[in-house]
Formats: sequence, C-alpha cells, structure tokens
Amino acid sequence: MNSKLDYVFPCLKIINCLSPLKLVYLIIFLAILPTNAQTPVGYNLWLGYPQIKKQTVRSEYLRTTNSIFFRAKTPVLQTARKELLRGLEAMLDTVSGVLDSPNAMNTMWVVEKNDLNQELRRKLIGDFERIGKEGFIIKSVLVNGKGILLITANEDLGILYGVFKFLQLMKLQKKLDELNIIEGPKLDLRMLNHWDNLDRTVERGYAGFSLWNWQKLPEYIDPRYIDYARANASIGINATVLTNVNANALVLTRAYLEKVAALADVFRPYGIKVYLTARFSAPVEIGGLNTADPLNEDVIEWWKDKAKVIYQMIPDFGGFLVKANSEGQPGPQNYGRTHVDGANMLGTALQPFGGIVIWRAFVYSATDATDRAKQAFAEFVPYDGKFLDNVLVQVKNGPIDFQPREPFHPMFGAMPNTSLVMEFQITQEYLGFSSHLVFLPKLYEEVLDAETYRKGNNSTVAKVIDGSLFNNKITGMAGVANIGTDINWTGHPFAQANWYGYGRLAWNPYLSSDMIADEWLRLTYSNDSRFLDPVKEMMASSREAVVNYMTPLGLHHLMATGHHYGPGPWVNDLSRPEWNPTYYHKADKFGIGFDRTPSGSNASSQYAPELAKLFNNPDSTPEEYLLWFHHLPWDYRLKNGEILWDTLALNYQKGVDQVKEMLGIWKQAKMYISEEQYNEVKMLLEIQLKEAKWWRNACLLYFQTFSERKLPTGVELPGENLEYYKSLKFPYAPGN
Ligand code: BDP
Repeated sequence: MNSKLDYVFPCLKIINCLSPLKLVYLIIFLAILPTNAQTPVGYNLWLGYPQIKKQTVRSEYLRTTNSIFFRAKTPVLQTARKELLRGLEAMLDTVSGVLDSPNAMNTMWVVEKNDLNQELRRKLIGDFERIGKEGFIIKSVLVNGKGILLITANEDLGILYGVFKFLQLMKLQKKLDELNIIEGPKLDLRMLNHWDNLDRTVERGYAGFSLWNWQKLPEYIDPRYIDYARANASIGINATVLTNVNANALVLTRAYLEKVAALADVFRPYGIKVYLTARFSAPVEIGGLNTADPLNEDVIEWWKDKAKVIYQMIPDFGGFLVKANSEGQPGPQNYGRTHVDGANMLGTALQPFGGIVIWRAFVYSATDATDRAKQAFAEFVPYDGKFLDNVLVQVKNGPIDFQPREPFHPMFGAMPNTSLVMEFQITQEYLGFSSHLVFLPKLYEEVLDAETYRKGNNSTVAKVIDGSLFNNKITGMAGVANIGTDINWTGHPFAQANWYGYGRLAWNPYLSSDMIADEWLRLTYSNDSRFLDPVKEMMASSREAVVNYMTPLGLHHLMATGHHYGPGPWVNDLSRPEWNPTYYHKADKFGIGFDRTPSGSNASSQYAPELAKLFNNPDSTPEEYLLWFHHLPWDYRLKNGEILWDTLALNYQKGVDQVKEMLGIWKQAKMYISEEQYNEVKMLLEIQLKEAKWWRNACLLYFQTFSERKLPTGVELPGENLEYYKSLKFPYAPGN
C-alpha cells in the first residue's frame, strides 16, 4: 500500500527546479493524493476503534499508565490478548504492557478462572456458575486493596468474548470502573449458514461473491478470513456452515476437505467451528455406490468412513447441515425412508466424534395439494422424540419462506422432545436485496417474542429455542448469511446491522431490537445523540415500511419469479402451483387473501387452540396477519372503520411515505458522519423510495383489476399502467 510519503521523496529532488506557482500546485496535488493506507469505509464493520481522549475515558484505571496481567496459554487466549491490545492501543495512548504474571502496577487482569487467586475464585464462585462454558465476568475488584478491572471466564472462549465486550463498552462510553457484567450465551449453537457455492456464486447473495476462495485454498489464506472470524467472534457467533444447503457433494472429497481444514484452522482461535452441508446422494456421486439408501449397510459404512476422514483432518469439525427432499434435493424419501432414517443415520456416523446433524424442516412437496404452509408441520411433528440426541431440526421462522412478515412457524412449541433450531434469513432475498434498508432484528424480535401457548402463558418462541421450555439438550439459531466480497461485506452499510443484530440475538434471544440498533449505531457511526435518536427511529420503522410497501395486512410471496426481486403478484404460469404468487393472495372479484381457517386449508389448527381460535375469526386476527388467514371481501370493514380495499391501498402508500421519512431523517444526519458514509446510504434510500413506489403501483394496479374500485384519497396515482410493470424483466438479478 502506498502512503503519501512515497510520492513526496522523489518530488523533493525536483522541488528546487520549480517556480513558486508550480510549488503551490504541487502542494495542492499532494494534499489530494489518495491515502490508500486507510481502511476503506465500511470494511471495519462495528470494529473500528477511534481514539478516545485520555480525559474522556470513563475509567480511572485506564486513565493512568496501565499494565495488564494476561496469561495467554491457548490460541484462543492469544487471540483475545491480540484483540485487547489492538483495541486499547488504538483507542488509548497509555497502555504500557501486558504481563504474564500479576504485578503491583496492574490496572487490569484478564485471566481464566483457574489462574485467579483463591480469594477471587471463591468470591466469584456464584458468578462462574451462572456464566457457563462460554460466558464471562467483567467487573472491578479489589486486589491487595487496589482496584483493578477484571475480565474472567471459566474457559478461554469466554475470555475472548469478554474482551470484545469490554472494548465495545469502552466505545459505547460506559463507565468502565463500575461495570458488573455476568453474562453467558443462552444458546449453544450460534450459527451462520452460508449459501455459498463452490464456484463462488452465492445463492441469494447480494454482496458480491463468496468469501471462500476455493481455488487458492488451502495454501492461500486471504486476510479477510481472519477479519470475518474477528467480526463473528465479537458478537459471539461460534459456528459457520461454509456451503449452500443446495449442496455439492464435491466438498466432501479430500481435495476440498483440505481447503475446509485450512479455513477451520483460521477460525479455531476465534472459537468458530466449521460445518458443511451434506448432499444426501454423496455416496453415489462421489462414493461409487449405486444407492444412498440410509438403511443400506454400504451407505452407512460410507458415511462412517467419511466422518472418520473428516475428523482426522478437522478434529473439531462441527457436523452436517442437510436439506433433504426439499425443492428437488435428494433425501431418504427417494428410497422410501423417512427424515428420521436419514438424519439418524448421519447422526450415528458423527456421534463418536461429537459431531451433530442439523436437519432442515423446510420441505414442501410438488405433489401435495394441501396448503404449503402446513406441510413441514405435517411431515415433522409426528417424528417428535424420534431423532437422536445429536440431531437437531432447523425450522424457518415462518411456515412459508422468509417473507417480510409471517406468523411464527407452528412447529415451534409443537415438538417438545426435539431440539429445534431457529433459522432466520439475514440476506434479504424477499426484502429488497442489498438495496433496501430493512433492520431485521425487528422481525427476529417479533418472532422470538411470539406466544406459542404450548405450555401455558409465557411459552414464547424464544423459550422454545433456548431450551428453557422443554429442557432440550442442544440449542441453536442459524442465520442465512448476507456476507460477500463487497468492501463493506454486506452490500448495504445498514445490512451490517442485520449481521450484528442476528449475532446478538443468537447470543441472547431476549434482547430488544431497539437496544441492538442503539449499540450498532454507536459502534459503527457515532455516540452523538443528535445522530443516534433519529437514525434509530429510521431503523425501527424500516421493517414496517417494507411490509407496507411489499406485502401489507398478511399478504405474502408476491415477489417476481425466480430472483424474487420486485413485485410479480400476477405470476400464475409456473409449473408448481405454490411457486405462483396467485396461489398465495387468491385475489378475485369477491376479495383477497388465503383462507387458512377450518373453512379453508385449516392451517390455523396447527397452532395451539388459543391461537387457532384467535386466527379463525377475522375480527380477532391481528390485522398484520389478516390476509394470511382469511379471504375477505373487498368491502370488509376493518377496525379503523375503512373497507379492506381502501386500507390495503393506504398501507401501500404508507410504506412509500415511510421510506420518504427515512430519507428525510438521513438527510438530517448528514453533519454527523463523513460525506462518503452519508452519500452511500442516501443513494440507496433513493433506490428504495423508487422501488417502494414501484411495489405500490404494480400491486395496486393489479389488485384493482379485481376490486374494481378507485384508489382512496391520499394514494398517489401510478405513473405507468399495469402492462408496463408486468413488462419489467431482470435477467441478471443477483443471487439467483
Ligand atoms: C428459498 C430460496 C432458495 C433456497 C431455499 C431453502 O429461494 O434459494 O434454496 O429457500 O431455504 O427461500 O432451501
């Protein structure tokens, strides 16, 4: 990388020959030369460490020249020490050294429980019990009458998490000397699922290509792998599935496993385990067998051998994620077997090595004529209690497919004897790709807080997945990653907040999205409340905005075919009925919506009776799910006194207005951030506004052909006709 000095010295030689005017030009030229040494905007994510003035550090301890007692015996602890120094040295100018043994000059101790003195260990015994294997304690304690900041944990990974937390708190300008944090993750598996293909395209990826450079691995370690691991560790993510659920068996061959092992080596010191997607037909495709029947002896042996090889190469390999008998993927049903047969066969192969199988419940059939929303529940719930202990079932947050809004998936709470992993999508397949600002923790929070009534009141989805409701052995959350080779990792700068927020909720599913927005903004942009307060509001409203301009009142899956970008409510010519938007909205002259009550598909019966009762009556159905559960006449009167058609139209308009407001807020925020940061988001919000209008116009014009009603006052008239919107094509939309 070049610095300005590289240009200066040669220039000095010729400077004598220059006239005064030319000298002025030269100075101006030098001033505007790029400084490539700077990290590009957005690359640092929430991990940038701006300098803090000595007087403003909110710690007496750190304001003095300080030394740190930090014994780093393991690779994870070495990582933690490196991270602590990196953060402190960037933020402060007073760090004098790190010592392997305690010293009277210490103002900070970062030590595992076993390295603490007897007295402290005894004093903190209750705290150590509370934090579990991966948690940490941060508090100021007295050592020989002197106050010091202590970061401690039962195990090394807890120390790493504690260090990141401490640095974050420093950036958040917390009073460090008063900290008393005793915290551990509520879920065991905090996973990213990359839908990355071996050719580096990313299914539903909108932030460039896959980070994994398979061609150059295992020898070439892109520094980005390390930055990726740092970012994940900083929010507690401890597992990564490297490959697409629509799996390629090749990744299980030795040549690829060597590459996977190299990545695992990079991630290990950050506490991140590597997982792979297992293609069910791999024994045929790469194993030379003529069947993948999970009950066939040769197949069983093949997987056992494969597991052995993998664990020889990657001793802490996490396990397999499997999409089987879903959307054309092979699975046990190809051989007349069940999900349990398939999952348990793989579970048995991994079990001797401590590996796990995560079996996805995202299934719906081309031949099943029942409502798609019912199929996963119908297929999986009868198997409750039949999966091995090291098999987890991964369930999408809603019963269809990562829509802007869905009711929670009825499987949550309905399988008390099975560990269910929550699957959220961080990448915005159905939410405007990486062009739209949508703060997804709002959506996640809504799902996690949803009441299932499966064990009385207060049986929320969060309690199902953290195991507290049914005492499940392993717990977890998965997020379909929105990360790629784009400089800022996620395409939209605010999409970083979705990665961050997902990680925070996987750590603690009870956190509020407002708090997450606050944290992320402070860590990424500024602590200035004049910036924070309005921008937080913008983020909070963004989720409701996208629901309004895409799929208000419980509508869903109106997206155009294949790429899912933009509106396509009219699409009705695809081979499988449930791939057509018309299947979902069922608009006709009478009205609109999917009847999922007993008079229709009866999908409501998959919820607890308390909820089914609520959902079966349009008057008691929460308005945001109205057309999810009911097919209602255009003149059905809503609680606001307006008829359905008018409310629908006004909601679309509201979505557009909300984006206008977001843009307005962002313009106010200009003075608190750099021009580059400002412009980037402003341009994206302008795209979002244009596309919100496109959604409103296209959907209303189309639905109007059924309602045959005028647009109510307050709704802007579309600039084009329906044929125009239908004619738009996007052959190269990304991620498809
Ligand atoms: C759908 C995506 C598809 C995925 C599938 C899945 O359109 O690309 O393969 O989900 O989750 O949302 O398996």
